[in-house]
Amino acid sequence: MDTRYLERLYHHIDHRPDAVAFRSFDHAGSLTFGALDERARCYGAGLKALGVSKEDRVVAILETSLSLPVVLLGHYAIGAVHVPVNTRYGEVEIAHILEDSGARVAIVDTSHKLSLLRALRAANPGLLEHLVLLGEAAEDVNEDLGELTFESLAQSAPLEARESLEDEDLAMFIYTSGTTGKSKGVALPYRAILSGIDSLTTLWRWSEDDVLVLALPLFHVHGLGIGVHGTLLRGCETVLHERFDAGDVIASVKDGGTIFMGVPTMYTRLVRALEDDPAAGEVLAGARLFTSGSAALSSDLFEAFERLTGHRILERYGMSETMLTVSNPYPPEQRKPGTIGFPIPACEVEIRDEEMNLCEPGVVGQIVVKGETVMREYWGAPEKTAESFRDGWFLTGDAARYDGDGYIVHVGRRSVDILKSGGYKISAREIEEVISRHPMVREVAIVGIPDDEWGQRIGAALVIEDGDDTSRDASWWADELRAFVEGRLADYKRPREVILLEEIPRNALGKVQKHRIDFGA
Ligand code: MLC
Ligand code: AMP
Repeated sequence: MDTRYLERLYHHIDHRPDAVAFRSFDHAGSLTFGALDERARCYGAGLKALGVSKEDRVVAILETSLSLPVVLLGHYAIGAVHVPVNTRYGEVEIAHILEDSGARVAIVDTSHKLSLLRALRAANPGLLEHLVLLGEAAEDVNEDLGELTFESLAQSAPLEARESLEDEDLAMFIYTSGTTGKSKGVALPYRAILSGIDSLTTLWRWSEDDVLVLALPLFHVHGLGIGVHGTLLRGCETVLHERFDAGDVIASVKDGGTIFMGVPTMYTRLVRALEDDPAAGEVLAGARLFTSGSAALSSDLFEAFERLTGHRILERYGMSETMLTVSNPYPPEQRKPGTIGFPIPACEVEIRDEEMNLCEPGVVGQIVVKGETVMREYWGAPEKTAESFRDGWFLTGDAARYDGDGYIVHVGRRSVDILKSGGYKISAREIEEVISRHPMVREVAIVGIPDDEWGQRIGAALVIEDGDDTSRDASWWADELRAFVEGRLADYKRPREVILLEEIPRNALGKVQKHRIDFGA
């Protein structure tokens, strides 16, 4: 029975209960490791009394607050599987996750998402047994609908002992976009989550003396995975920002922050802020480490940040299915712009060609991963799981090459149907499926348009049904799609540019050729 990683997860909770674990940016509150554990055990006991037990899924649609780590650890304390949901998701995405995960309980903290969940339950009474309400949502609790407040659960007497778990037990499902329309639930055991983050944060010399400035959303691998689990593994203090704001991040570093992790879009905004206020560069110079991931960091951005702060951003790479796998080295002079670095010790990472032969330097192949950091499966989808492995290697779908010094250079996604905007992964097919439901749209192709700030912006090429009002031009359709997509899908999936075509370009076999769709400069 292996519990090595679980022991590390609880090490600081069990040995340094009085140290501060999380604090809010506005200083309104903080949680020591001991208080975090106590609150989590109370909430866990409340859930257990509802009948939630090991491997039951609990969906969490939560904005960043001090309650979020309590909820996560409450689920872990009873062995329930934490299913974080992007708070920007709309009806289509959330309905799918509730159904696919088979969750018995969901916890939610905004009135808007509470209304959405109520509507989904009204339409499908088999969905969820209980809704737990937190924050603003709790003000409107309706017990007749099987709703109860987080506070009422958290008043339970704390569990005397956490559920006895092993590293191989399931901790979390992270829903991630694929080349098909519907997202897949990546089933992650504790071993997968903790091995890579333990290895990565050790590589980054992250310690109890660090203060992490955490302004990433807490429902993906970056913010929740590295940010929250890194805090627990390394025993540092973490400052939670409700949202990213360049000025707030600078203020947090001034207040003692030593580490900042961001997606490239955040660095674009930080550079803009520093260009307006060069003195802020001196403030950031005082931090220890800036890291970037989730999307490619351009060499220009790397250099601009170095010029303004003296810091060479440490770029690393990962994905929901494999957690963190590749990182630039810690010594600043060894961090190479335009590369993601080398495999971290917790796993094997190689670049292989179509025949699974190792690629020579300069030759583009696919990143493949093997080892402890890899997911167990796609939940309920054995065929998709089988397709994503070959010879024991997980196929990431990312194209890359080795440079002359052995650093890995990320080249892009192999599929044009997987996009990244602002660090969020987006399935073109999912947006296409939703837009195709518009009665006047005959066909749609979603394309990622390269963009300095966002990585990619979402473009929609539309073929309109015959007989539609010809005065409706691309700009009319951009507004129409905004309204049509709003509420159904996350706002960042909304097409920002629209073009109207007579037909979508196809090859002789009828396959759509997205590279031939031109959105202009
Ligand atoms: C928002 N806007 C966009 C957009 N999103 N425009 C184009 N494309 C997009 N995707 C617009 C808004 O409508 C608004 O316009 C304006 O930009 C400013 O919006 P904002 O609210 O200030 O921006 P915000 O929504 O906060 O987004 C920026 C961000 C966010 C960078 C903070 O995208 C973010 O938190 N990204 C992190 C994603 C992440 O954590 N990924 C990790 C995945 S895990 P207007 O006109 O209304 O003003 C992973 C594995 C790994 O990938 O390795 O880490
Ligand atoms: P997600 O499934 O949301 O976790 O996103 C994972 C994907 O993000 C990877 O497959 C990559 O395409 C992308 N990604 C993560 N880190 C980097 C990076 N440093 N450079 C380029 N792409 C990255």
